[in-house]
Order: sequence, then structure tokens, then C-alpha cells
Amino acid sequence: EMIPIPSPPGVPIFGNIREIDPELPIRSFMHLHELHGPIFKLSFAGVPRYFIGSHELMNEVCDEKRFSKHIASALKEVRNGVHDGLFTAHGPEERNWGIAHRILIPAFGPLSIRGMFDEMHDIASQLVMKWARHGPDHVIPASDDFTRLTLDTLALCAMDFRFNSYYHEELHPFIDAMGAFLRESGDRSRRPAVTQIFYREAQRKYEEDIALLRKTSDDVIKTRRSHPSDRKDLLNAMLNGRDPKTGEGMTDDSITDNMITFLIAGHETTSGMLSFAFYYLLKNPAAYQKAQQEVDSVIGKGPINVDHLSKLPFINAILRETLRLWPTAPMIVFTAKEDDVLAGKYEIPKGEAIVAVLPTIQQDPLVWGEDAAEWKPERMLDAEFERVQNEHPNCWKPFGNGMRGCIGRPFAWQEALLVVAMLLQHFNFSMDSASYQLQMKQTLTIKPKGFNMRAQLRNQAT
Ligand code: MNH
Repeated sequence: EMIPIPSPPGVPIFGNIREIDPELPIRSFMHLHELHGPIFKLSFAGVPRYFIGSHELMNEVCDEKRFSKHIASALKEVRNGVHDGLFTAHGPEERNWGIAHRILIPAFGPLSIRGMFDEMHDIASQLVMKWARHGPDHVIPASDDFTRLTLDTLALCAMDFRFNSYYHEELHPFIDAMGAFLRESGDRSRRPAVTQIFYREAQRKYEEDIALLRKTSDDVIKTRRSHPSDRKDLLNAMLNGRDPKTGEGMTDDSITDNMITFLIAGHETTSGMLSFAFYYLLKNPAAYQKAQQEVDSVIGKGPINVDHLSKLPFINAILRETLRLWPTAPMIVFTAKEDDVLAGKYEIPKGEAIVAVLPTIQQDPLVWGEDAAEWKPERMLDAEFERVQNEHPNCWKPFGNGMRGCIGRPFAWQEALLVVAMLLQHFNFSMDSASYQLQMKQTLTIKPKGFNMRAQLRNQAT
């Protein structure tokens, strides 16, 4: 028996756009799930979109035989800048995706990521020194400083390029251009196509930003070509790698598309995760203490090394639980390969966008219990986490699904474990304002808004 999918009525031309908070669409979608249940349908400028918000429905769309990743809204606009790079490619039907995917899988594998430890440590140490120098009265804008960290780490590990973001108030022109490009891509996706002609100045700036991003990346490639090195970084993997299947290498255009893609896909997601993690740690003193004890007993006062990272189960659980409540890439989009039926009762036509509202899906009480909305890292310790995932496959998907899942996950995880451990080792943190309530800011990703901390060096006479 088919059941009609709830669809709140919209207004002509714009459709349901008015029901959505343009500053924080994810909140609106989560709220609509509370009102309408696990599935509803909206239409934007005449284009229908399905939204799912339960584990049961998510588990079905993760079936790669029936569903695949769909490039819609903001991602479709990001394609204007990075084309068929890994993140914005339609999939295996685009040749460059397969070639880049096969060449880059080993380059993002655990072994290569381990080899990046020293450079990750270099940038993390700079953050520690900056906060130490500023002293305990300095108000730290957590998201901003974590974003400097993740960008600098990516650029250094991926292509031996130093943004040196900590040393400048203004960001490197590349970083400015990337921010503007992503913001405008988001804005364009919310404007009906017919109104685009009224945005000529925005269009000019958009093209200029894309040109700057590509020129910077092309220059890095040229420099490496004229000064080859045997660094084991992502740039060398792309320049020298051959696709085991076709024997082909990546074209320069594809290398540039992917170089920019790594910076786009990898910096805000990771910095948002770090910011949310510190927010929850500071809201939960018992967990904070437990995490700090873990660091003290595993690492002590000496320098951290790569082998320590596999011995931090509680910090590991903290990161997992943080991404369960606030997956920093909060929506991923699927489409049905053929006309399909979800949960035996909801008809979904072939080719339409199905948006997975990850925070709602990952707080499904049928999986996590009545306290699903609470932050409880204990439930993410290895044994318990494995048990839940075996019982409820695809209940935790902050890194996406299947062959289109995140290629940078080991990179992000190593960086985040390292940074959390080093920061807890060196500082005692507090919230700048004890009354701070979590607010969020959304672009392609989500992060805490206005979340500030203070950092007091530990092991110092006070
Ligand atoms: Mn990442 C795909 C989340 C860190 C590079 N990433 C995805 C997807 C999610 C995601 C979700 C799937 C998107 C979709 O279905 O449309 N990524 C994250 C999160 C973090 C993250 C939550 C950190 C925390 N990602 C990183 C880092 C890099 C990176 C770091 C690069 C160094 N991610 C990618 C790329 C893809 C991707 C590239 C696209 C892979 C593909 O489709 O082939």
C-alpha cells in the first residue's frame, strides 16, 4: 500500500524556499522532520526534492545497487570551479573520477597518512605556541583558529605549500577566494536560475575567484614539475601516479580540480569537528577529565608520536559521538537509479534528489535509544559502537556512503586525534562565556557560531 509523501504547500515560482531559513537550512529541515515524520517533499523553483530523516530510510538509500550520489544545489555550483574533481563528479560514468579515485586511494591510505604525521605535528605545534603566547586572558575564536590549522595542514601535507595563516590577520588570497567561491556557490544554488542575470557583478567576482584558485594551483604544479622532489605527498601521487586499470595518468586540469577539491572538502569539515568536540568537552566536565587523564597516562609530558594515536580510545569515541550529533557535512544527496519505493510505501521517481538529513538520521531513537540527542561518548567506544553498527547498518554516516564516501577520512582522523591530544596535554581550557548556548553557522558545512575559549598552560606554576 503506497502512502502519499507529506509535502508542505509552497508559493508560486519560489516553491518552499520561504519555509527554509537561508542562514541555517539544516535546522529548518530537522524541524520539518519533527513536523512531518521521516520523509517529506519540498519543491524549489519547480524542482522537487525528497528529504529523509530516519535510519530505516537511510539504510535503504545506502544500497548502491539502487541509489547513487546526486550532484544537486550547492555541489552543482561548486562544479563550476572544480568540474569532475572527486567530490563534484557524477561518478564512475565520468572517466576522470575513476582515474583519480584509483590513483588517490593508496595516497590517502593509512601508510601515507602515517607519513604525514610530522608535518601535521608541525602545524599543530604552531597552534599550541600561538595560544601559549597569547596567554590565559586571550579570547580564542575556536572555529577561526581551527580553520587556520586545518587549511595550513592540508596545504602543507598535500603539496608542500605554507599558507602561514597564524602569522597573518588577513588570510592568504587563495583562502579568501575559496571562501568567496563557496559562499557564492551556495547563494547561486538558492537563486532561481532566471534571476541570475541580475547578478552580473557577483558573476564577475565569481569567475575571478575561480581563476585565482586555479592559477594558484597551476603555479604549484608548475613549480613541482620544475623542481621535482621525492616527497610522498598528494601532489606527487597525482603527478606521477598511473591508473592501474587504464594505465593513464591524471591530466593537469584534473590535478588542479582535485587539489582545490581537497582544500574545499577537507578544511571546514575537520575544523568544524574540532570546534564541536571542544564545545562538548567544555559542556561535559566529566568527559573532559577522562579525556585529559587518557592523554596524561598514554602520552604524559613528553612529545607525542604517531603510535600514541592508536591508544586513545576515549578521544576516538569523543570524535565519533561529536560527528554523530553534528556531522559537519550535514546533508548528502542520493538519487534512485530507477523508479523505486522506500520502506515498501513511499514512491520515489528515478533521478530526483533525495537529501539525507544526517543529524536527524543519526539521532534516530530506534537506533540510539531515548537519549539519542544527548552527547555521550561512552556509547562510541569500540565494542559498543561495533555492536550498534552490526545491529543497525548505516546508522553512522558522517563520511558519506560506499564508493563515494570520504577519501580523506584517515587524514582527518589522524589530524583530529593529534590536535585534541596535544591541546589537552598542554592547556586547561574553559569557555569564554559560561552561558554560551550552541548556535551554528552553515555554509557547505556546519560549525559552532560565536564559540570562544580560553587556554591556560598546564604544568606551569600559577
Ligand atoms: Mn570528506 C567526500 C565528510 C574530511 C576529501 N567527505 C565526503 C563525503 C562526506 C565527507 C560526507 C561524501 C559527500 C557526498 O556524498 O556528497 N570529509 C567529511 C568529514 C570530514 C572530511 C566529516 C572531516 C571530519 N574530506 C576530508 C578531508 C579531505 C576530504 C580531510 C581531503 C584531504 N571528501 C573528500 C573528497 C570526497 C569527500 C575528495 C569525495 C570522494 C569521492 O566522491 O570520490
